[in-house]
Amino acid sequence: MSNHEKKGGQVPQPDLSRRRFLGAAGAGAAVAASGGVAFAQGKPDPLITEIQDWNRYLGDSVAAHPYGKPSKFEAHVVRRDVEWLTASRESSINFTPIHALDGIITPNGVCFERHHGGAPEIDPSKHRLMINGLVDKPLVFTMEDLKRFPGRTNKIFFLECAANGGMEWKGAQLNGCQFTHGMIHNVMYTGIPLKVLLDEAGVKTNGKWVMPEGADSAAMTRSIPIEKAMKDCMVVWAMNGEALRQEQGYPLRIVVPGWEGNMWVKWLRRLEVGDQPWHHREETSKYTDLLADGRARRFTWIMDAKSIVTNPSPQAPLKSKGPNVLSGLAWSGRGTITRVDVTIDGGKNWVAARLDGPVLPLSLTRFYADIEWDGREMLIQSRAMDDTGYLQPTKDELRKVRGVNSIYHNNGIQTWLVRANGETENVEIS
Ligand SMILES: Nc1nc2c(c(=O)[nH]1)N[C@H]1C(S)=C(S)[C@@H](COP(=O)(O)O)O[C@H]1N2
Ligand SMILES: [Mo]
Repeated sequence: MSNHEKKGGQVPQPDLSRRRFLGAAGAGAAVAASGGVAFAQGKPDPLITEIQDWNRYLGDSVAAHPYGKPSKFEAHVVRRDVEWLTASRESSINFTPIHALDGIITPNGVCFERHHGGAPEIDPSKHRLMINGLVDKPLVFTMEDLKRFPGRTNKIFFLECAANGGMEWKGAQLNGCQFTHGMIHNVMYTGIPLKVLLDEAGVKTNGKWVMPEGADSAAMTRSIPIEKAMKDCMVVWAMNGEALRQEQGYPLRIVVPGWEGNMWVKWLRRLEVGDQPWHHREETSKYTDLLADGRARRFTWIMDAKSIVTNPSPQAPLKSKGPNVLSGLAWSGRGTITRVDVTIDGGKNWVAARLDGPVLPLSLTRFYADIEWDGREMLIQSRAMDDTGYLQPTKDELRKVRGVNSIYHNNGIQTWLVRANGETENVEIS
């Protein structure tokens, strides 16, 4: 006997009494109707009363999909780029479709890509990692050596490009959280703590900085302080249980938890230990923040707390009045998200959202707020707090201290305007 037979053949209905509603801006009355159409009210629904083809005929064989892909009905869930952003597609960026994902793990096929010289195809049997500079014993590893090395570990971290939101400094511009906040992904990495490899090489007492170098045509390099290298950096070959994707650095990349994505060198071929930073291109002319008075902030490594409502958003408008699930992501490069507040009236009233799923340090955190929409315009925002007590600032608060010359480190509060027809737009309020 199946479950619903035991209950006397009743169609299960959603239990709305358990939902926590937020009154829409100034609106009192709750709307009674919910998603399901009551059986007795409507005319018979052929999708219930008639057997469909997929119910009648055999499905695909187990040999049809040796490597599974999403359903063809999910073909819109893809990375997208913005054509005017850079001159060349090889030195460019695309964006994670965060408006179309849920939970906290980014599927490998839609992790945003940023590369300065294209994504090279590297034969792992010909890939080497060298550790040299101020070490007792310079070392060269093959991929096989690394996979045999004791100390392998798995950790979930977000990677955010410091330029995420960079096009929004002077005002609302791009219509979709994929474009305003999609330079981010969050996966589980498999690899070896960098400390284990550095200890094997033996860092000399004057070794204070580590420089990872990429094997791509851009040969990306950055300077990482030895304290960070020893604390939680990793050298990894897998993401979400499978080998790194070519775009994400196959066969090897460095992971620099909570710090700007630019430092996470892909196609990692060398780690040099030095006694001072190298002041290379990516930490002088790029990835610095020009202030209003002409000085520039440098070595701004940590990604401050930030959050974004992914649903509703311009690419994911509201479709029905009544109950709706407001959803979003929060993260902090300083630690763990402790609270996310949401507002639907442009900041007059704030309510604590529900943090759901694993809440991990230096990882994306999923939040939900179950709202009741009466069809009025809403101004939706979210603001995150982390366990250092840091509260995500408004965009105007940021501009007061940083000016508007910056590209990087824009973690200001985002506003979405939801119109009466459910369409949603990127706006700013002051
Ligand atoms: N070797 C190499 N590593 C690199 C880059 C690059 O161009 N070459 N781009 C960096 C930048 S700017 C970012 S934001 C991240 C992006 O990582 P992803 O492509 O996995 O999203 O990789 C970093 N590592
Ligand atoms: Mo980046």
